[in-house]
Amino acid sequence: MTTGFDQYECDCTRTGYYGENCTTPEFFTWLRLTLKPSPNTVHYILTHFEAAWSIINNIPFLRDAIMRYVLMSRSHLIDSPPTYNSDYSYKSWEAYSNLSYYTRSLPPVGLDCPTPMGVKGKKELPDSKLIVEKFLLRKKFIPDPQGTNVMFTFFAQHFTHQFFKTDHKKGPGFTKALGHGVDLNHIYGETLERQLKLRLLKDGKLKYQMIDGEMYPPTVKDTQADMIYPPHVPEHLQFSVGQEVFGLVPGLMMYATIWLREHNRVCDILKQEHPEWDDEQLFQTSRLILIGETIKIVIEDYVQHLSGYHFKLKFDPELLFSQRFQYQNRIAAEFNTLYHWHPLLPDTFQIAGGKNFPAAVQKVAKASIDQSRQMRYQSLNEYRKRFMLKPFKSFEELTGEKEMAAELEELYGDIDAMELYPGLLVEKPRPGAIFGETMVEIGAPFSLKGLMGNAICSPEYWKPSTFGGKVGFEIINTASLQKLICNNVKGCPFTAFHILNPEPTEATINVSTSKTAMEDINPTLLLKERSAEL
Ligand code: ACD
Repeated sequence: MTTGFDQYECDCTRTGYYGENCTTPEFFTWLRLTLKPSPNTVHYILTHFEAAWSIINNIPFLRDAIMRYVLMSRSHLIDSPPTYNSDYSYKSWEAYSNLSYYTRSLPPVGLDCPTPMGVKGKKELPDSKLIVEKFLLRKKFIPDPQGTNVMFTFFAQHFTHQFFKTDHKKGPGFTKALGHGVDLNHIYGETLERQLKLRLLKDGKLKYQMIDGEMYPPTVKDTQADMIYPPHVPEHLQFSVGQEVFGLVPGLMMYATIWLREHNRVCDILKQEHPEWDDEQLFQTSRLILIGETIKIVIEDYVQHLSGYHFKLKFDPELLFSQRFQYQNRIAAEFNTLYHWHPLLPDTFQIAGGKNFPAAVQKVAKASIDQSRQMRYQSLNEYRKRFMLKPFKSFEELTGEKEMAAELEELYGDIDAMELYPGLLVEKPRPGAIFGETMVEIGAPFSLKGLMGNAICSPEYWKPSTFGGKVGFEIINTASLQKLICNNVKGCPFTAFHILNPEPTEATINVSTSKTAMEDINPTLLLKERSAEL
């Protein structure tokens, strides 16, 4: 808090520190800091010792205790209720109650600060276009050591576009997604008006059309729910779904089609269970079930893959019922920025022989930097401290090499003036991993808080009756990516978030889809079978 024009006072209340700048740890803070292993050590343990983990994974109370610890230690790093936003660096009712803002983990750099990053670095930041060209643009494709495939990339893009919907008319600090989490507005529409246009208003279902015996989204002409399409797309190919931009990328329309089928499938099941329910109750309950399925798949398939852990993550809201945990969430601008995972996109897709060059990606990288500056983000090192990481001491420590480090030093002048977004992307990845330490240690708290803070995870909601009884609850508790695909795609093809073979080959790209529908799907078994076939 400022006190007069050139003084300040630090409020150390409940920080565990004291002193003029709250930098001296209290005894128990010191003890905790001394005993706590570093995030890199924890990561190492979780990604090694496979045999030990396979034992732990099968001892329920140990698995539960570890998962509870993961959830609590991550969500403690998120202010809940939210505090700052891009216009308010002090607490205010406006910042708390105005849902059009993304929240902020760190308040913006003061307008009267001597440099753009506060006090460190040069008076002017380097040209963002230069940063993109020099440090971010792909020269040669670098395959992910974890084997992440485009099934993952498009899941990420599809899923996150329900809560990252920047309101460009208002500016980068504002969002159009007022649900601030997993509300599936990308399937059902952000407004009630759009939702009603997409609904069949019969049996709880969404409108659809059948093509060659398979279910697809209806056309814009059928729903009048507007979509963004380039002018050359013919009317009969203008599909209409919850999120307005999903017609622009085939992978997004693919997932939109799968989830549409899943919604209507769940409606059929619920109607059998509850012939007494009207359209509205069937629709609303199916939506809650799909929210549950999404969270289950995100934690147990998606984050599981991303983490590279041998520890088996678990979606079980009951783990938090004994804890102090707030069932609410507000999406942070920094979470949006860090989730610009465009390096996950390949350069080309083989679709009927034509090549697509994603030229737009370069613009997105530049915009991420420019918008971070517009929102006056604090430096990479300030964010590292905010998320309990030691600040980098040098550019070499950040990149793990010398060449880029020297160039960055020249441009930024001081490691404490390095910006968040380019920092996340140039950071040396952890050995054998897709991301560096900062991406995971900042990304995970936002993610887990957002997933478990959902209303359906709260004690009053998390019970069978909320989901239409045992059958609905079971759909959530047994959901997986493999089941989602198997239940909704002809022939029950095998699927995963990673390639089968670390070196991508023709064979792995063209995995045949001859498996027939199965009641029990065992992805591990399937994976082995398919690997053998290949
Ligand atoms: C842990 C689990 C492992 C974390 C590994 C990587 C996390 C890094 C970035 C975020 C990843 C996924 C985001 C998933 C869901 C977002 C949900 C937001 C809901 C509003 O060690 O903690």
